[in-house]
Amino acid sequence: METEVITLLSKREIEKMRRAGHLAAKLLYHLSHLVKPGVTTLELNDEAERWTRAHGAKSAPLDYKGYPKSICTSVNEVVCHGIPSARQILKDGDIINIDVTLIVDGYHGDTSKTFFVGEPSPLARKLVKVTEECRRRGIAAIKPGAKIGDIGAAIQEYAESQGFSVVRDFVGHGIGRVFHAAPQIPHYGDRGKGKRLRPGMVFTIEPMINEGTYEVEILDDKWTAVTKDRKLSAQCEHTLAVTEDGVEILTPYPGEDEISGI
Ligand code: EYL
Ligand code: CO
Repeated sequence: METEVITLLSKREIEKMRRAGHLAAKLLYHLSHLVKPGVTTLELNDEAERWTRAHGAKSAPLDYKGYPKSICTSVNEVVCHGIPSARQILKDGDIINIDVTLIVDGYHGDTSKTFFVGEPSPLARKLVKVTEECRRRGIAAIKPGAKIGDIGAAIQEYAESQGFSVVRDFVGHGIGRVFHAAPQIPHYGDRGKGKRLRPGMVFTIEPMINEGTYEVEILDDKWTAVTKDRKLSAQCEHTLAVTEDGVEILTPYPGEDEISGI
């Protein structure tokens, strides 16, 4: 039984979420320029930590439940929570999701995007494009009065129509003064089911879309989630606020619209 309370944020609190979200997106954009063959995922992490401090912010993942780094870097078959490492050298044809969460003035901004290292395969290109369209369709389902299940249904329907699958084991989440809060936002499910969306709700949508099976495994490091069949997985994430008349993207990527997300 779901008994957890969903906190509604005031206009003033959403303004603080906007500050955190916009800075997180700016960091993601900054890191995107460093993604190329020969770069290690630890170098991306260390630049993220340096940039974050230089901007007066804090990395939320660092030490969260014991997580050892400042960002997540999830390459190819890694679904999420890939740990940056000096031993992981990016190579031509890889795809890499970089997931950043910043704390600014006590509020969290959480966003991620999957980047190409050099030239992607046609399949990798399609998977990433479909994943971005999944997020866009999920966001388009958000407005006051809609149900949480409407979001997952929109995402799942499109992903499966393109021959891909939706990860079940990780979901979007409420966010604000805390990194993870109610409600959970599954990226699959049934239209018309679940709690009603209300103005002031703030949560992430972060679909993980797989080339093959949706099943995942956790590696022996106890953090890294990989696809069970070791086929490709892509992800992208925004932090969103339900407004009086629809939705605001609190983590717009430079060049992206704050309403439509493209
Ligand atoms: C820490 C905690 C297991 C992150 C996100 C870092 C990782 C694995 C336990 C969600 C949950 C990032 O960015 C996130 N979601 O969009 N835990 C996270 N950790 C961690
Ligand atoms: Co994230």
